[in-house]
Amino acid sequence: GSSAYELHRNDSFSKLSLEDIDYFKKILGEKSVIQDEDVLSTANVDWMRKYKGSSQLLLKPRNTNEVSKILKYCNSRYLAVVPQGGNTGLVGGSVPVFDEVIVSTSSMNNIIGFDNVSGILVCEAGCILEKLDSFLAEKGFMMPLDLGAKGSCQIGGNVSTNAGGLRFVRYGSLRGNVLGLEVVLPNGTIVDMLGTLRKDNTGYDLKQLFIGSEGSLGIITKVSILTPLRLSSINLAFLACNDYLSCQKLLLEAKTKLGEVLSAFEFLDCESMELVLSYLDGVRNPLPPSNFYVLIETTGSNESHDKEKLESFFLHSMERGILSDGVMAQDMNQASSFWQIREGIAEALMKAGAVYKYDLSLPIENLYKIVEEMRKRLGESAKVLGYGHLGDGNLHLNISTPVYDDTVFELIEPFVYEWTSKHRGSISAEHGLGLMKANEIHYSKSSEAVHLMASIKGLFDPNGIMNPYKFLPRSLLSQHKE
Ligand code: FAD
Ligand code: 2HG
Ligand code: ZN
Repeated sequence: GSSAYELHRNDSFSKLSLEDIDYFKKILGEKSVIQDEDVLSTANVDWMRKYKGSSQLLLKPRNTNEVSKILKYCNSRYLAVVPQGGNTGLVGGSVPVFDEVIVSTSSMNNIIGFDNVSGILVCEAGCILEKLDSFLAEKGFMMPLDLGAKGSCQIGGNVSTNAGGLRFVRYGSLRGNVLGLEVVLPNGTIVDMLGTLRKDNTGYDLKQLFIGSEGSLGIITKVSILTPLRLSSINLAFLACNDYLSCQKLLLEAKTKLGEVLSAFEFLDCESMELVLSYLDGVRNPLPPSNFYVLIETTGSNESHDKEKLESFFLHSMERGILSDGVMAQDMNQASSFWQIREGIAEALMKAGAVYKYDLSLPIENLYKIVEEMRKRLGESAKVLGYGHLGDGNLHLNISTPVYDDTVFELIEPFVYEWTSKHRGSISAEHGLGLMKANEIHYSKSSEAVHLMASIKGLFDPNGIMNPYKFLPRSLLSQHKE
């Protein structure tokens, strides 16, 4: 690890006993109670291999009632719990810190229903995002979110992190698209909020508390989600800009000229491109080397109209000197090879060695300045990459070194958080707080707001068993057993 924090196990949590294991076997059956070392070593470590726990137990409930029995028991026994979906989270939230019991939703992967007039899908939390999208494709619909981890992340994990991703600019937040949830509280209570209505102003919208709550309040077991029609005409352009100012101008131009068909606006800098080219096999840059690259996707229903729009946008931007170069994908294969460059950056960073990952929301005019300042601070000691969801004002600042290095780390933090706070940005745009940023929330939220959050946490989870040490400052998390 790279971390500057010293963390101790909260000894008010019980240690797992043989009686506990017997109880779980009795309620779940032998097969869903996993103590196998290989399985556990995978479940104990996150996608980046940066955060590692030492849990001795993985439970795989098959339905809501089983989740309810598990949590009720863990709560009464003061056993700490980590909910785990696809384990693709990037802030250390999905793995145990010490010996917490891992509750995986992987065996809860049924589609419950789909209404092909309204486009409303109801499914279990463990459904894999890509599988849901394939299911919907057959019905002429699609998931309103898309991310590089789609092949393994689960809808329950997506909702729990309020994941953004590549189509956010078009379809918006899960806060708008999720219409209902079923959740299990730490005391075992099953809360049915699984509405399938677009409009419902009856009382507090409690499901919103669970969206983005990162497993801190309970376990999401079912999701109801509004899905858009899958439109037939998709076009993708891979473009080059000389400087960041041109990228900003291009965004305004894209909103103006492409308006209703714009479905993605992503960018990467030349350092990101170089890293992908050196670490991923079979990837090539379709353009001559440039300082910035922008991917623009349009999705609509009229092929010739959409193509014409994108082409005239392209020509106009070239004439104005905003664009220095560009290509349009000629077929699906070429389109996926362009996406592979953008979606492959996180994987290339993994192969390059150690990575310090920051996921910032910033006012668009300042968004790239932090990358430049970081380069000045770190000099030759690290590679600094800037890329992300420019259309949403979301920068992925990644710092890559051959191995973890405390001197580099101390040059990055707290500077990056202070800078973001000073520029009125968010220190977590879409990945969440997890273990990594639990103690940093104050950079983006007022003390009053954080205390209110801690009260909510205490109300839902008075024993503090849900995903301990994470999400909220550790000084505010309650001390469990009296
Ligand atoms: P996990 O990683 O298993 O869990 C994430 C958090 O949610 C943990 O705190 C966990 O305890 C909690 N949790 C999981 N399931 C439940 C549940 N049912 N009930 C309660 N709590 C639960 N994120 C983006 O926002 N945009 C991106 O573009 C994006 N791209 C990515 C690309 C790659 C290659 C990778 C590896 C990750 C990416 N991510 C992105 C990170 C993102 O958070 C996850 O991919 C995804 O949303 C997490 O889903 P998961 O099922 O893997 O959840
Ligand atoms: C993406 O948009 C993901 O590719 C990962 O959110 C970002 O690796 C990152 O920093
Ligand atoms: Zn992202």
